[in-house]
Amino acid sequence: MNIFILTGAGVSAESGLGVFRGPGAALWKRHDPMQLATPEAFARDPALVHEFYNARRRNLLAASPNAAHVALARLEAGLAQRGGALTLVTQNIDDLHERAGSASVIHMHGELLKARCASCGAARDCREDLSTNSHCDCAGALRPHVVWFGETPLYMDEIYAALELADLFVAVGTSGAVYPAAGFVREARAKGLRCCELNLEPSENADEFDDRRYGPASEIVPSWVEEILRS
Ligand code: BJW
Ligand code: ZN
Repeated sequence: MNIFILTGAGVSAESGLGVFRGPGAALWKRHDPMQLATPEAFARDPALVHEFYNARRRNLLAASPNAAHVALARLEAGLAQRGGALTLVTQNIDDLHERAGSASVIHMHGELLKARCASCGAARDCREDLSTNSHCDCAGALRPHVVWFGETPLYMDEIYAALELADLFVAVGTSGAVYPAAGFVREARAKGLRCCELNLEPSENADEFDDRRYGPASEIVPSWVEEILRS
């Protein structure tokens, strides 16, 4: 069996990384995070946007994967043993799937532990705070290696190719509010795939899913994974 999984902020919520929307979504200081995740915000006030991502990077470095991340890594290994495959696409910019043992993770919205040169586009590892004084070897300014509103998500060709090969589509911990990721379920359905949603509460596109399970990711993901590996 080939399974395509799309994860969102909900899978990392119990690791102490905030979500953007839904119950418990906390505003960051006095600013709306969604107003900071745009190229316009970075052009207007780069120091403020750096501060937002610096705080999240520090939080990430102190965080650990939870039982949902661990279960998805176990699913990848279990499917491989059975001749199947898992495509794990995440909207999250954290590295908790990797730290839980997932070997192959597609970060469609970028990675918080990388910085990118705004001039030459080169990406590099980044575990330190960035500032308006952070520069690339080419002298271009460094920005967080993340995909903001209005920018093109990464690895789209690879993602659509994996959807073609999948037998089952699963969305975990995502509100279904941000496109193109929110549209994957519709494309999966159009290809005749069964679709499963695992979330704390019904997402904006819950009606598109055949199988829906609601509760904290640390509980419902491991039990769903056990069920799949038993079947
Ligand atoms: C739990 C839980 C627990 C809580 N257990 N669950 C109309 C149609 C199509 C597109 C558009 C449109 N109008 C505008 C657009 C474009 C725009 C868009 O979608 N806007 C919407 C607001 C409508 N999209 C874009 O601009 C994208 N680019 C684009 O479309 O380019 C054109 C193109 C398309 C296709 C091919 C080629 C080109 C770019 C989007 C970039 C999004 N960037 C961000 C920031 C990234 C960096 C950062 O992290 O700061 O990505 S925004 C933010 O939202 C972040 C997330 O990845 C993303 C999705 O959020 P997610 O993961 O779903 O989190 P939440 O918080 O929304 O939901 C969490 C869920 O978990 C909730 O349901 C909770 O209940 C649940 N939960 N605790 C389980 N314990
Ligand atoms: Zn450069």
